[in-house]
Amino acid sequence: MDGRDWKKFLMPYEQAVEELKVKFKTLRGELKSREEYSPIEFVTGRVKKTSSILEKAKRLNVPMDQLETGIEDIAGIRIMCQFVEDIERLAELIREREDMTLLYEKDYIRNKKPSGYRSYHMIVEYPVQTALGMKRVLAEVQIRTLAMNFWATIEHSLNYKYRESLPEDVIKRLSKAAEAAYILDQEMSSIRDDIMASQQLFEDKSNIVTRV
Ligand code: 0O2
Repeated sequence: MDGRDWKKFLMPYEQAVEELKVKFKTLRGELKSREEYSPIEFVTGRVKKTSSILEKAKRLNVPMDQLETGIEDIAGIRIMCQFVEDIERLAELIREREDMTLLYEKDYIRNKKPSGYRSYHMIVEYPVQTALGMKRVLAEVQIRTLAMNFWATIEHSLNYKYRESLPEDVIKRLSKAAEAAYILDQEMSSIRDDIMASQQLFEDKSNIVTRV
């Protein structure tokens, strides 16, 4: 494909990423005003770089005329949550949506990657309305906590910087750091549960006092 063709090829993916970012940001706003709490902390999105698409196609043996089905994360949306429990709540909201079709899910939280990477991935098919008519594109929605994102962002940039040839001891330390991030997530959830339990106790007590 020449440069001009790549631009055209990526257009529906650009559109999908822009639309999906708006939709998930709107969902955040709506949940905040309805329930005062949203499982979405913030949303980002990107279209995969041409060089990364080519690298992945080569690694997975995807022929050039099958990129649309063979590479599922050309359009990528990332949704950050405060707590691990928010991830399942959000996944459920995505499963129920009628503007995208869920194809399958990859649970890298229960089954972390060998690197230590944790995230919940949902592969969806999303219809974009183009000047040439409707086109369904695949998009990967990655859902993760702030701590998982903190780890993945730094690990990704270190790997990129060192071209995926990090020394063995660094790989081990990164994997340990991923565990520390996960323990932090669990501690934050536990602190939140304790706060909510004491708040409930306080509310129950003040209800009794008011009734008396
Ligand atoms: P980008 O944004 O294109 O630069 P793969 O990991 O690709 O061999 P698979 O099953 O295709 O295997 O993975 P999947 O579910 O498509 O996930 C790929 C994306 O998940 C990656 O995209 C990262 O965003 C994220 N990811 C997966 N494993 C790791 C990891 O070990 N560390 C970090 N930091 N991120 C990971 P790209 O292509 O790397 O990113």
